[in-house]
Amino acid sequence: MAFELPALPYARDALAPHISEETLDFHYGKHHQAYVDKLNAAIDGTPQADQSLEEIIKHAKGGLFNNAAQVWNHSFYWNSLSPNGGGAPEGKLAEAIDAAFGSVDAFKDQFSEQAAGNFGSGWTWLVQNADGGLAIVNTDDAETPITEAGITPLLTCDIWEHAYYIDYRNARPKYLEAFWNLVNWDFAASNMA
Ligand code: MN3
Repeated sequence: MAFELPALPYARDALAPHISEETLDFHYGKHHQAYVDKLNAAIDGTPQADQSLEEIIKHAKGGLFNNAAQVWNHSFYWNSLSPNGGGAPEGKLAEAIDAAFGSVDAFKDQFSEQAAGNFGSGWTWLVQNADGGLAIVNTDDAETPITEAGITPLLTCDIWEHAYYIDYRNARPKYLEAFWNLVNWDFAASNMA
């Protein structure tokens, strides 16, 4: 069974002006699609063709891992954003953020600092550890926290240049400001154990 590009959870122009339709045309329509196409080409006629995306990611190396993980990471990223996002988290997520970082503002500052300092291409994640506590994790290139036992991703920000170059050129901090206007706290809360 070939994998398909998952439908975006909103229209391509729905994140504007923070993230433009043109960025979605390239980032979702071309980059994410290309990862899906390369994954399908790599697994065609192999035992992995019958595996779930998560199974492939947990066992694959090299190009197969990169494309499979990038398919998963991008699907998770689109859900980490929402046209109705931004504002402040509520309930158990707000409590867990306060417990781990002191306040929501302190969390946002630390997350933005880690994302700004994540050298080269990669991802910055809010994760829940096995003990229930929250942490911020940076990964490089296609690396994803779902390969780590006991770690559950709650939220991610794509900090590859293709995520922001059309809208913000090289200004990653401007893109991170935009991220907080779109962040989908409800999605993060739904991922908590
Ligand atoms: Mn990307």
